[in-house]
This record gives sequence, C-alpha cells and structure tokens, in this order.
Amino acid sequence: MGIDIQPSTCRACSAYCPVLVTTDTGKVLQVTGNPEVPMYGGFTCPKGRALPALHDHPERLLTSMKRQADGSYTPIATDVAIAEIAEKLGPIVERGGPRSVAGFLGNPGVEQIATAPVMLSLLRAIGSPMFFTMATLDQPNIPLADAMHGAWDGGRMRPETLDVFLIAGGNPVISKQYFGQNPGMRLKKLVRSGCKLIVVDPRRSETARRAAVHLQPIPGQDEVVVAGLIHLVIAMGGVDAEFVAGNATGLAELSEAVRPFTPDYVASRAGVVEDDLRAAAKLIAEAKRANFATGTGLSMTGRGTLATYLYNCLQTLRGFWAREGDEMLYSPVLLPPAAPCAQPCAPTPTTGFGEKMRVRGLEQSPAGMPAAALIDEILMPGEGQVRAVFMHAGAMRTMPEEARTHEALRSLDLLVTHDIEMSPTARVSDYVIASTLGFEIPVLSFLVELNSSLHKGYGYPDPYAAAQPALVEPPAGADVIDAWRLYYRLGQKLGFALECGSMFAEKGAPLDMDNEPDTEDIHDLIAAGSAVPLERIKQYPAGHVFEEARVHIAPRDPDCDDKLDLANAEMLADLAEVAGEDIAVRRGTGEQYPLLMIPKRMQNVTNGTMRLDAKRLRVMTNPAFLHPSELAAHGLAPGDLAQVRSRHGVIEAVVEADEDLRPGVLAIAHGFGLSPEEQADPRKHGSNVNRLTALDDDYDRYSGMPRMGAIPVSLTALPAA
Ligand SMILES: Nc1nc2c(c(=O)[nH]1)N[C@H]1C(S)=C(S)[C@@H](COP(=O)(O)OP(=O)(O)OC[C@H]3O[C@@H](n4cnc5c(=O)[nH]c(N)nc54)[C@H](O)[C@@H]3O)O[C@H]1N2
Ligand SMILES: Nc1nc2c(c(=O)[nH]1)N[C@H]1C(S)=C(S)[C@@H](COP(=O)(O)OP(=O)(O)OC[C@H]3O[C@@H](n4cnc5c(=O)[nH]c(N)nc54)[C@H](O)[C@@H]3O)O[C@H]1N2
Ligand code: SF4
Ligand SMILES: [Mo]
Repeated sequence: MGIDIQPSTCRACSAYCPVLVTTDTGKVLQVTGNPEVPMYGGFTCPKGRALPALHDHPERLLTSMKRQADGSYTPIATDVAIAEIAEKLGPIVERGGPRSVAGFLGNPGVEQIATAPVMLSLLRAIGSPMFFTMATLDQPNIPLADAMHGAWDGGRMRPETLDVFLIAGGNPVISKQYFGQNPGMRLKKLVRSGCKLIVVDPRRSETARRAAVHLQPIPGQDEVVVAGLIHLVIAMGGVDAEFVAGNATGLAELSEAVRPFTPDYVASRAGVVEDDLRAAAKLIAEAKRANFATGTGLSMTGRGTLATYLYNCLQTLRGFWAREGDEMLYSPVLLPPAAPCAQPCAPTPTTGFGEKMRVRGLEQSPAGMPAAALIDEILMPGEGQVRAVFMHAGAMRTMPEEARTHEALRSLDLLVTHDIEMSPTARVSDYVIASTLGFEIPVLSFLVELNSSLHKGYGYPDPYAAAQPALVEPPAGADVIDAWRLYYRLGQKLGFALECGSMFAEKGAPLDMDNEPDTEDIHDLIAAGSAVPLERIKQYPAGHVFEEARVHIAPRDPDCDDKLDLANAEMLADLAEVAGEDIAVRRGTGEQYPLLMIPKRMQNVTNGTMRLDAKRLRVMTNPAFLHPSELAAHGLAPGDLAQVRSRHGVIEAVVEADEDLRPGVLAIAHGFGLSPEEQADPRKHGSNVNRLTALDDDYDRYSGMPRMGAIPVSLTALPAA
C-alpha cells in the first residue's frame, strides 16, 4: 500500500488514452498521460485528468436504487434488486412473449465492455431479438453506404501515406474520431508532411483551421457538395478508368446522375465559394492517395446515407483504396486474424434479413436494429409490444424527442438502468443498478478494435493492445457492480445457460453459471481467437505494439469477380430527388424558423457523462453558439438567456458568440439538461437539445435515424431574471 504509480487506460471516451495512475492506499490521486506509448505522445484531455475527482465524487451513486410509488428513490441492496427484477421478468415474458423484453446499449459500453456480450446472451436465452444500440442514432450511414456500394477488402489508405484527407461534418481535434491518438499532434504532422486537408463544415472548426481548403456550406447540404465534387472530378478527367473498369459498375449512370450538380449550382445552393469547390476538386483529382471521411455533422442531416454513399463512390472513381503491399490501416491484435486482399466485396442487402419493427416499416439493417423505433415499440399496443427494457445508456439526454422518450420509458412495466449518478435516465427507471467506474474496472483495449470493424474513424494505426487489471476497489461500503453482472445474475436466477465469446464467433463459450466469473474472465472470452494471444498481451502491463501483427494487403484473388456499385438504384433515385426538389421546402427555414441548428461536441464533456465534475471541467452548460452578427440581430449579448424553438419543442439556452460560425447557424452540444420531472436551470444544468428533435422527423429509411442536425429553429431573447 501507500503511493503507487501504475499504467492503465482512460475509457471516458473511445480514444482510450494510455495513462499513468497515481494511487495512495486504494485512492486515485492523479491521472497523467503515459509517455511510454509513442502513438499517443503522452496525450490526455482534461476529462481523463479529472477522473480522480469522479471516483470519490460526493454525488456518486454508491448503492442501487428503487423507484417508489410517489416517484422518489430509496436505496436497495443490489442483490435484492436483482432478485426483484428476476421475479418481475418471468411474468412479463409469459404475458408478452420474449419480444416484450429489450436491451439498449449506449456509450457506457465504452468503459464497461463486458456488458454487450452478456446482455446479448441473456436476451438470446429469453428468445428476444430486441437488442438495440446507439449506433443507429450516431453514424448508421457508414455501414449502410458500405453495404450499398460494396466495401474494399483491403480497406482504406493509411493517413501518413496520403496527399489529401477530406473530412465532412467531423472535428477530430475535439472528437478524436479519425485521429484517436493525440489528434492535434497527428494532424499537425500530417499537414507538415505535405498532406492537404479539405474540411467541409459550416463552422471554421478547430480542424478546419488546419485546412488547405475549407468549404463552409449551409448545414444539410453535404450530398449536394459531394455530388458537385464528383461532377468536377469527372469533368477534370480525374476518373481512374483502369481501376473503375476492373472494380466497379455504374460509372455511366453515376456521371448522368451528378450532371445537374454543376459548380455554380452547388455554390449557390450549398452556399460555398465556387472557387473553393473547384480547388478542392482539383486537389482530389490530382492526388495519388486520399481518404474521404464523414462525421456526425453529416450523419445527422437526414441524408447522411446518400452523402456517405457518394463519398464512397468518389473514393472508387479515384481508386483511393488500399493497394497491394500497403500496410493495413488497422491490423488486428485482439480481433481475429485478417488476410485482406486488394479487391472489392460485392454490395450486401440493406433489408430482408432481420427482425421487423411494427413501426414506420423499419427493420434490422447492416447498421443494427433501429433504435429510434424502440420508443414507439414501447408505446404501441398489440402483440410484441415492449414492456421491459434494460438500459445501459443515458437515453433521457441523448435520445431524440425527449417528451416521447420519457412517456415511453415511464409507461414500461420494468425499466432497469445502470448508473454512476442519479442522472435523468436513472430518475425515470424502476431500478438503478449502481455501477463501478474508471479504474475499478479492468481494461481490455478490444473496444477500439471492435469499433474499427464498424467505422474507419476508430482503431489503432499501430498494432497496439493493452490488458490491464483494475487498480482500485470501489469506495468502502459501496454496493456497486460491473454492469455485466446484472445480466449474469439474472440468467442464474432464471436458470439460463449463458454464453460469451468473441463478437465474431457464431457461438460463444458457456459461462460457468455456478461460480460467478471475474470481469477479466469475460474479457478472456471476448478476446477468444485474437490475432495475438491474450497471454502474450498480458505480459506487457503498460500496453505494447506487436510488430509481428502488422498485416499487408495481399494481391487480388484471380477468381474474384465482385464489383463495387456506383449506381445503387435507391441512392441514385434519392439524388434525383435532391436535384429536383424545392430547396426552400427541404431546408425548412423561413420567417418563423430562420436559423439552422447543428450539433457540435465540446472538449470537456463526452455526450451526457461527467456532469458530476462539471465545476472542475467548467462545463456547467451547453451554450448555443451563434455568429456575433446573429446575436446582434436578435438583440442578444454573449451570456444572455434565449429561447430556441423548433417545430417540435422549445428550450432555454445561454448564448455565446462564435466568429467561426456561418451566419444563420446555431451550434449546440447535446447531452445536457435534467429529466422532465425536474426543474432545470439552463445556466446550471444546460438544456436538452432533444426537446427540439422528433423521432420520426425526416428519418433514414434503413436505420430509422431522424434528422438531428440542420434543424430549423428560431431564437428569441428572454428578459433578464
Ligand atoms: N441531439 C443529439 N442527440 C444525440 C447526438 C447529437 O449529436 N445530437 N449524438 C448521439 C450520439 S453520436 C451518441 S453516441 C449518443 C450518446 O448517448 P449515450 O449512449 O446515452 O451516451 P452517454 O450520454 O455518454 O451516456 C452516459 C450516461 O450513462 C450513465 N451511465 C450508465 N452506466 C454507466 C457506467 O457504467 N459508467 C459510466 N461512466 N456511466 C454510466 C452516465 O451517468 C450518463 O448518464 O448520443 C446521441 N444523441
Ligand atoms: N470531447 C468529446 N469527444 C467526443 C464526444 C464528445 O461528446 N465530446 N463524443 C464522441 C462520439 S459519441 C462521437 S459519435 C464522435 C463524433 O465525432 P465528430 O463527428 O467528429 O463530432 P463533432 O466534434 O461534433 O464534429 C461534428 C462537426 O460537424 C459540423 N457540422 C454540423 N452540421 C453539419 C452539416 O450539416 N454538414 C457538415 N459538413 N458539417 C456539419 C460541426 O460544426 C462539427 O464541427 O465524437 C466522440 N468524441
Ligand atoms: S476522455 Fe480524454 S483522456 Fe480519456 S480517453 Fe478520451 S481523450 Fe483520452
Ligand atoms: Mo456517438
């Protein structure tokens, strides 16, 4: 005991920064970056460094809670809570069938990686297909576009080899998406090495400041911008004819479909400078190697799937996929071994293979089950109605349409959530299972690699992995558990034989249902079949780059006759609709709602988490940022309170000036506010932007994800209190 410094990993966001943790007799004192992992260069952000304060925060939830008839909460022993939940679950399944039980997994699964396989195993044992994740309210456009275009088996080109990196609707400097390790340092290096950044963002973001070309469009015009880039690249003779002939079909149809998107039309419609659009196209047409990346700014616009599909097409037109002999972008370490070839994989179906929803004609897609449909699956009576939900997410702050989400969650027969505080989601639950956090949970760097299989903005560019023990016990007297144990113990009580394995295996290994495993045992099962044996990874407590794991792209299989599709019928029909539509009607702005609200992320907060230490991190609120000219036009000064209204609802927010924003745009982060059962002070708790969204507003036909950005709003000054 006494002072001790040990390597670990911050999991307060998906960047998974390697850290050194100073403890004193079981108490976390300090967190600093671990300079021994060169990829990260010692980087941490303020959230990671604030973790000690989270561990023993006075408002931390140290006992599970049960909702009482009057809506108040009383502590309950976790095992008593689990026994009561098991007793309630049986009759619910008997009455409503297996489908009446659903699981919902969000961002807390980044820290508690054992939740996903064990929650899923319990649902399977019950016989329920109703497993939802936040992925369909995030960037479902990416797997969907890959399904429709077909994917490249060799994957994308490595950043350090690129002449051009384009990012549309993403801000890696803050979000770490696409540059998960010390993004500032990596972007600086990239630009110094001669790579030209092209950024498409209505805001001159922290990333756009480093751009060779910054296109600053009106929000919600990404499909127009990329159609314009394709138009120009074709006109400039930029098509890699040999690559396209060997690997794709549909060039003629795509060329025809982008014909209306002339530079002057795109410039006037999307509000970008025509010369900048031409400059971006020229960089792309002349580059030898490039990558086109999309983020949440683009995915939230309601047409993210189309825009991403078109960026994939542009990638193919230029032949910008990893070539034979290239090093794979993210070589597997904890994932099963890979042997990628320089060849296409044919498109895959978007529908027709999974569970059908009873609402909006939605069903399971390559992006997973449509999370936005879950709320209506709860509210809509009839066979298959969902009556019990296990929630490992902060849905009350992060699901669209707070009011309908609240109505649905409160109407359930049973809502069980995990939490580290009495968050707005905890405050609508029947049972809140108090959970461990931070360095109380063992580390396995599997999640970063798992994400890379779904989204190329995540992954380790070097074959790095870490498996590290928990460093501290929960505070004395606390009755908290690692979240997966709820599902294991319920399985035990209900007499199920649960299993757990690699997400990539058909079937997991059976769990010992008599002697409760440790979290590290679950991690061992998750890593089953890993490219580098877990035993070897465990020999390096500070994490390690396994040079032997680097994979290079193999030549094309001579028998491969798969082709990428440049002319998916539904995508080109959508593009024709874009070309033919009434622009003003589509945009939805006018006298009543003159501004467009867009999402943005802030450095010191991850979605709805870490509000506990808000004071230290100085994120009391989520300001509505506007160009100073907009503030003046609305009679507002920075720091004033204003009402923001959309067609779906209204919030009060603190306004701030941001010169880097396009006039006409209001940018605000999500993940704030209190539950609708409490009175929130916008200066203290921030405001829930999901009061301004609706679950069925302009939703994607495959993922069900509604429009969560480019939302028409109005702004009205509020009299000072
Ligand atoms: N309007 C709008 N809505 C959005 C978005 C947007 O841009 N705009 N973004 C969407 C996106 S991309 C995402 S990924 C989602 C994220 O939404 P969620 O998946 O809900 O993620 P978080 O808000 O990070 O979840 C944090 C919550 O979980 C609680 N929690 C529960 N269990 C645990 C635990 O075991 N450990 C910890 N540390 N906390 C726990 C925390 O107290 C906190 O309340 O939001 C989505 N919603
Ligand atoms: N610090 C911090 N890091 C995070 C998170 C966090 O909450 N805080 N959340 C994590 C999560 S869950 C995710 S999914 C990732 C997301 O990672 P990113 O997608 O990189 O998220 P943002 O940083 O919000 O960047 C979105 C950008 O899109 C721009 N934008 C808004 N509307 C439009 C539009 O219509 N078109 C275009 N082209 N751009 C637009 C915004 O101005 C903003 O700069 O970040 C992760 N990392
Ligand atoms: S919260 Fe900060 S320190 Fe922690 S992993 Fe994310 S970027 Fe790294
Ligand atoms: Mo996300």
